[in-house]
Amino acid sequence: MVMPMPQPGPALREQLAHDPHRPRYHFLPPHNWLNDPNGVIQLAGEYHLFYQHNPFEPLQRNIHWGHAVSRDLVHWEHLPVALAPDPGSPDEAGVWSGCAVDADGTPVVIYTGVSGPTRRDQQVCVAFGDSRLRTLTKHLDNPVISGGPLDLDLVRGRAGTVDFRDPCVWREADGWYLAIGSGLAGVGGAALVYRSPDLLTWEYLHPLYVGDANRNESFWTGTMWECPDFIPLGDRHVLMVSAYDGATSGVIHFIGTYADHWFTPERAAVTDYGRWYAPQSFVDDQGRTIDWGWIREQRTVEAQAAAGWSGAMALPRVLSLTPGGDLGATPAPEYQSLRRAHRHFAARPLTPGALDTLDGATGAYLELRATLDPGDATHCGLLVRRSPDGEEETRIVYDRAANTVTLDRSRSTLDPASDPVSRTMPAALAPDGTLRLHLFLDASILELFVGDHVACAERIYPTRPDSLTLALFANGGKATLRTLDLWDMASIWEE
Ligand code: DQQ
Repeated sequence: MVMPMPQPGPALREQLAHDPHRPRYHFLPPHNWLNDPNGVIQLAGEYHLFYQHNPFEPLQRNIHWGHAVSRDLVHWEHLPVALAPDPGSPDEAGVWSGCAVDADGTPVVIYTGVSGPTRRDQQVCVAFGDSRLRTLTKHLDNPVISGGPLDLDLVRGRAGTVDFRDPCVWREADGWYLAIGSGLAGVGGAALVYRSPDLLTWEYLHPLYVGDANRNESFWTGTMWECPDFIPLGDRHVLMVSAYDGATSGVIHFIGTYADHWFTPERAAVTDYGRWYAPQSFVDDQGRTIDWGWIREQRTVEAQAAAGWSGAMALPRVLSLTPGGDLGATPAPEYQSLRRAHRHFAARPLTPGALDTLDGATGAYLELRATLDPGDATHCGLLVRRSPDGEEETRIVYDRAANTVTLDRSRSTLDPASDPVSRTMPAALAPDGTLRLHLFLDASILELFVGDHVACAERIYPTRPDSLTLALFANGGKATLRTLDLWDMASIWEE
């Protein structure tokens, strides 16, 4: 049965239209809760974006699959709710994350069903799509995997049930393969591999890879892995996982080689330094690997409930291997169709200790590209969403000694309920020594790309209506602005 997407009533519609924190060019449902991207796929020229969704409240419970389609990866049409929990079935407590594949013309989704006495038992279920993927029909014999391998000591969550979820499926010459998120107790996060001839009968093979939760240097890989994504990229494979430890941590990836169904990592890195989570990728008809991710809120549950919505998708990112062998991620260029008024700022020196206010440039819905030469400054960078007196401001600061960029959120909002955590990431300077910043501001969303392989999607909630200005600064020496371009960005919901 098709369940229409519940729509906000007139009062909430009005509230949402004037909500200064609600993004305009990042995807989100008409109202209520969104988390992980699911079942991302392109079929017959249409991009499909399913997502974890509570259609009834802006709270993380009662999870369904929302669904939207797009022809241009920018403008989206909301479709009816695609999957809902069925009482008495393996997904009665939630239709959790999963993926979609094209099985010789039949779209098939493989997802996590949650049920059982504690409403936390996790199993793998299947649903079949019609050729246009407008409806999904659940397999009658779900689940197709009723729990993790019994001979492994898998980690358990708070309810005492095994953490075993978020199948990622791909095809090889001899059949279908599936990697699922879990963890080995006392060891670390794990992605487990299964094989199937038909997407319905699955045989457990072995762990694809297991992390080490006891190692902390440079970053921590968690005790459990949610949403593993196994991505062929050039001559390498990337295993991207959402590190978890009873709460979401962050997204990390391993780059390595894949042979005989074993993955051998060669390097590891943080994929995003902010609140980007549970990403999932697909290959489109141009051969691009496109990665969707959820940007979590950073305000209280009460504030989310009052707002009537929670969660948004990051801009879809095109993945690549950089010349240095890192994982590159750049926003899919289609977003450029949203660019409106453009301002260009030519090269100029930045005077130590003085703010350069960019000739009055302001905005809450902006794209910005800047190249800075740090010169002999100890610190330099950019201030955004700044009130004219600096009472509220978000600082993007290059630190020469540490060779890092910090997204300093300590003064982003006057709201004491917002966690003022800051994020520090590698500066990834270009070979010519310049700092390249690519920034998207969309109400409470800030997506920052530094150099060719560092990303940070964060949330900011300025309270002052005049927290709209931008400025450049340098301290402890002279820096130079090489070039800066700024665009107003249109809404994806406008005709
Ligand atoms: N979200 C889903 C789970 C997944 C988690 C539940 C990651 O399947 O592990 O909504 O955010």
